[in-house]
Amino acid sequence: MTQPASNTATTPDWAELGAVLVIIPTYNEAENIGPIVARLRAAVPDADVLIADDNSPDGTGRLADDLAAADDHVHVLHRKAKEGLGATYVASFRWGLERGYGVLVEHDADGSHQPEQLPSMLRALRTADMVKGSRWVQGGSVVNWPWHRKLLSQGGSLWSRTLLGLPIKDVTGGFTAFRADTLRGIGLDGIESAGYAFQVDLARRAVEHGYTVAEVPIEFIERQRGDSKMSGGIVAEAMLLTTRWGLAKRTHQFADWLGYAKDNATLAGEVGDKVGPGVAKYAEQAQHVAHDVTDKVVAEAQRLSREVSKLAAEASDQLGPEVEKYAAQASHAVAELTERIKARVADTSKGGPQGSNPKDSDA
Ligand SMILES: Nc1nc2c(ncn2[C@@H]2O[C@H](COP(=O)(O)OP(=O)(O)OP(=O)(O)O)[C@@H](O)[C@H]2O)c(=O)[nH]1
Ligand SMILES: [Mg+2]
Repeated sequence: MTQPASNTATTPDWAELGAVLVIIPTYNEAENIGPIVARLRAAVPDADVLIADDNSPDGTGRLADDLAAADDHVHVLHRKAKEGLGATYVASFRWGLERGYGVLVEHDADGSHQPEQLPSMLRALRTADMVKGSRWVQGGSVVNWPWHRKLLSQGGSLWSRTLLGLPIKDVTGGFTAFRADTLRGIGLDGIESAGYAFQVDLARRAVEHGYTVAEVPIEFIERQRGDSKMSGGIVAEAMLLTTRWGLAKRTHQFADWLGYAKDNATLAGEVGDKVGPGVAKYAEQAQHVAHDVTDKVVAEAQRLSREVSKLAAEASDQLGPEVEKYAAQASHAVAELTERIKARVADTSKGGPQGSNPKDSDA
């Protein structure tokens, strides 16, 4: 079993975090793999590099073997066939965790991620559990992207952040550094996503486990050589999975409140049945409980509404005034939902046990 290569020249600022493994997934990156590994080795000489190749038909795997033969900091994980980015990273994380690396980094081969910016991310990892290289924070940027790619990326991030309640500006970015303990803590089993959704999935799991996620500005450069592997399928997967995770999360939040409301309504009904219509005291108490529940449901809906408005306002700063229209629409939709919930709960409590005969409410 390979051990992390030992430190060479000076001790880096992030030495306390343990040995660093930079993972480069490749599929047909023959033109890019040599130059990017050379830049990485120069920018972060202590780090090891793992090239994870999915049996590229263009011979990237053989070039990777040559690089590994010439440099003991470079390793290769040969995989049988193209299985997507998610599966490649999961296998590579396992490879690194088994060998005792303290930091694992995701890094594209195509020159979009710049190895020279990795040190600032590793420095930030000293006080965070996970660090994302971010295009959409102050100081971050994108070079050579047409407006529709920017819109897609920012829109995708906004969608994921809002639905999943993630405090991360660039959720779909793929230049990310993890402490080994963060990956162990969130667990790699059950990750099925392949493309951008994989990045959202890792961020969502980290936040749900209470890990701190920091963002460091990066300059992202559009690939100059080789073919993109991005496809409509990858974008659709990201939209669908994010929406599913988001709805599941929001539904659980509401289900908790509704379960509480139902328990109280049942209790009130039982009390009503036992004591009969004449006992106003109990009926009054039941009504209080119903109102209490209404207030809580409404407060939760209002909180969500504020959250949506805040995120939308932040996004509009980045995307320009066109988005304000959508933000206002979203805000209205939530306000309307709030009113409907309020009316529904008020209706339910009117027909409840404070009426002359509690059994009438079954109608
Ligand atoms: N091992 C492996 N690597 C992959 C696979 N799909 C993409 N990659 C690599 O993952 C990295 C990101 O893929 P890109 O094609 O650059 O995707 P992208 O950055 O979303 O798209 P562009 O902006 O068009 O470059 C590159 O290093 C690819 O070679 C895959 O199925 N298996
Ligand atoms: Mg790329």
